[in-house]
Amino acid sequence: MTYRSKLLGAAGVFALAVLGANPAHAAGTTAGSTIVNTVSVAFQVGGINQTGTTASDTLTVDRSISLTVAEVGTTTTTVTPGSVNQVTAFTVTNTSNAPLDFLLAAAQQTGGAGAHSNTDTFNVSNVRIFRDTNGNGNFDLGTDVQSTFLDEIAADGSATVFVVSDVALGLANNSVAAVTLTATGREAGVAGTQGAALTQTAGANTSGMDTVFADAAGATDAARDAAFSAKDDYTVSAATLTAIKSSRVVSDPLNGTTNPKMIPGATIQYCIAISNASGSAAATSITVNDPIPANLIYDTTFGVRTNGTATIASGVATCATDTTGTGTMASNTVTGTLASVAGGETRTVVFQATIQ
Ligand SMILES: [Ca+2]
Ligand SMILES: [Ca+2]
Ligand SMILES: [Ca+2]
Ligand SMILES: [Ca+2]
Repeated sequence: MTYRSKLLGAAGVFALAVLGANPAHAAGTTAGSTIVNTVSVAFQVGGINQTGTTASDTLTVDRSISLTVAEVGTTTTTVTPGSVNQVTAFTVTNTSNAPLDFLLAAAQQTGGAGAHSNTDTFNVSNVRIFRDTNGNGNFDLGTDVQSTFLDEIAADGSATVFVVSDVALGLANNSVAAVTLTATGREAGVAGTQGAALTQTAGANTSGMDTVFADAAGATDAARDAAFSAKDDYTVSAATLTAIKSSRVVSDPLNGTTNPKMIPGATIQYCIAISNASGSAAATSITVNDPIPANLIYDTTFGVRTNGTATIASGVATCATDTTGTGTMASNTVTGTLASVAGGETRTVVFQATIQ
């Protein structure tokens, strides 16, 4: 064996050791691995076997940069107006053949398609990004750490990222806020610190570990830009309450209940109809307060009746008086409480008074 072939033989042993410690991933053999193969040549002279010769080739596997970002689940995040720390979740997967850091950025949009066959109509506020630090797949405020990058994600490794936002009061039912999470591959660098930006190797293949961007185009990024993005969205589930207050004369001192008129001494019935628009979230703990004007005397016998139904025609509500709940009269104010009014439902507060 010549000095050169001994040297190659030693290199071959070393290469096998490297490959043994770095098995192939979904993206192929680990970047930076060396692949050595050796050819041996046997021959005869005059029919007698001669000492053969060998030759080897060593190559370095280059780095193929690729990643995906995907919404966790397939549905929008339903939110209530005025709620805080509302979560959309994403999975960032390193499909490269090397460990990487990933810069994270969340963006909103003004109009345009959301993630679930819907259209963006508003922006959330206080948008933050958290890593699923304890790896349980759930957002845990106070445990999961707010961060602008993922650190040291191994080849084939993935991490859950939460985009967390607040939702303003007063938003209409079915309002949509779309958010896009973009992850951009970075050098792994050192643990705990975001690595430097990646660059592709320009020009011809080198003998060292070159870098090639191999990622696809996501929601808002291009192919082969070392980035990938995905959308998710928030959809508002709001109650849309309207109140109609109507009055009718029940009786007067002269006509009784037959064609009564609103003369002094007449009894008036007030119908307050609280309606929640069809498709809205249920409204709960509804309190109706109605101060009695000075020229009316509250009818203590009739009392305050709540939770009945009403028919509404041409903006006038007519309450049924077979109600199941009772309200109160205190400090000259009628108060009725409704436990819940579902979407598409109308509930009432009814009381009577006499004209002075
Ligand atoms: Ca928006
Ligand atoms: Ca968690
Ligand atoms: Ca790092
Ligand atoms: Ca891309």
